[in-house]
Amino acid sequence: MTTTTYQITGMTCGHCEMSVREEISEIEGVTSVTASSADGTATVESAAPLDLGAVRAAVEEAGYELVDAK
Ligand code: 9UX
Repeated sequence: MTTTTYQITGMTCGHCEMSVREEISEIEGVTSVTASSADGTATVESAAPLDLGAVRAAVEEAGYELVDAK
């Protein structure tokens, strides 16, 4: 099990969080997603490390932007 926290810009309310959670949840291997508009983060549990491009695509599909890890 891998847990990763991603920084996401643009979420401002609970519906934003739900949109992000729904899209990321569709990525294969994801077992749980939480999102915080207050923190600007989504924390994702998955069986194996996720492809960053897949996470980015899911976040963009929801209408937000992934902040690149440094
Ligand atoms: Mo409500 Mo969150 O319009 O974007 S879904 S603020």
